[in-house]
Amino acid sequence: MLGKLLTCGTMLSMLVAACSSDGGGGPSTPEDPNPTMANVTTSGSPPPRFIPSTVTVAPGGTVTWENTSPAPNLHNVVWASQAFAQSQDLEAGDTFEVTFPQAGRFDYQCLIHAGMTGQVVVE
Ligand SMILES: [Cu+2]
Repeated sequence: MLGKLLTCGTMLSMLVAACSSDGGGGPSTPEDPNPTMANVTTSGSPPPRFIPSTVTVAPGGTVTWENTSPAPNLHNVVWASQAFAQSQDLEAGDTFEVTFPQAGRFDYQCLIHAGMTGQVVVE
């Protein structure tokens, strides 16, 4: 009986140790790379906006926009530079994807809603 309890306690303390060494961010932990995927949705209530308005991905990463506003709200994704193709008008539930091969900061907006802007940071 006592032996079982001791074994259990030993395993518990090992688990705790494993957890704390994961979350501690010790000196040998490399910096987390930026994700290769990010999602942007749109607001379901006014004012129209992209959520989040800024996303960061690693070079080669892909960003997906989804119109999550209730119908009949349309949104589009149009770039300040001509570096990327713009989306069509996205109906509720439609998605649009862009892959970013190079580092940089890329501004975009929805042409349907003044002030509905966003930025993709690739680094
Ligand atoms: Cu819009």
